[in-house]
Amino acid sequence: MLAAVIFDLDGTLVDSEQQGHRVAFNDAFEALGLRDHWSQERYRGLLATTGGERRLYRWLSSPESSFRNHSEEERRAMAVSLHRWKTDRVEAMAASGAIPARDGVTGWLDELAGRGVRLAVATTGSRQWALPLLEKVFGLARFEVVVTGDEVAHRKPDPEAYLVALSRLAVPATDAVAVEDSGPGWEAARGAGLACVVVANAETDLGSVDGATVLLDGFGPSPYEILSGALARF
Ligand code: XBP
Ligand code: MG
Repeated sequence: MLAAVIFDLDGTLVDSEQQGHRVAFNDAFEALGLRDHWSQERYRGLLATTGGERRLYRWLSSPESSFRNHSEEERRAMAVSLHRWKTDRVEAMAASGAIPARDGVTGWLDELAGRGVRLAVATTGSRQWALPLLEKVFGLARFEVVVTGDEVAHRKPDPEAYLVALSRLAVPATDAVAVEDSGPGWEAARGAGLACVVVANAETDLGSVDGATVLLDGFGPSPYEILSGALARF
């Protein structure tokens, strides 16, 4: 019995990474006087590291960063400062409506709710922008539970965010499904014992989601293609 569907946020519910987070990260570099800049292609590769502050710290420590020769302590402090600035920027983007829902996903939310299926969110993103974004794009009240990266000790691909969501829903993993867009997300869902529908986007590394219960190329409403797996079980 499908009691609940737990949606990932970035790249799944919303098209937020390239024109949202990436722009905010680049604005933060400029605001804090760094010459660093992430192209779309570079950012796609950096998404393998979940959590913006961790992504920044790994970047600042890499040979490509202008900040690479600073001490470990200075790189950690800079990652915190950049991420704080960037998070404020994304919160403002969210409130202004600059970050859109993915095509077709609202129809899924409407149909699931219409069938009495409970809705939840499990993201590695920060609560400061995630809640205003969900409110602006969908209405926060749609989601019974929202778990963000700030609330867990371990971000995806660790399953903790999904396990916390299942616990707050008081639903066993066998009665719920995860909807994701990325390899770390699919691994987190699998680790929580959840069946997982991956709805691929331009950033999805298809090799990293091999084995997802179902792999789709979109939410519709134009017919989407089932790239692998079978929807029959839902
Ligand atoms: C995507 C992430 C987040 C965002 C940036 O989360 O990994 O880190 O890229 O947001 P999900 P923060 O796909 O699980 O929603 O800077 O707030 O981490
Ligand atoms: Mg995602």
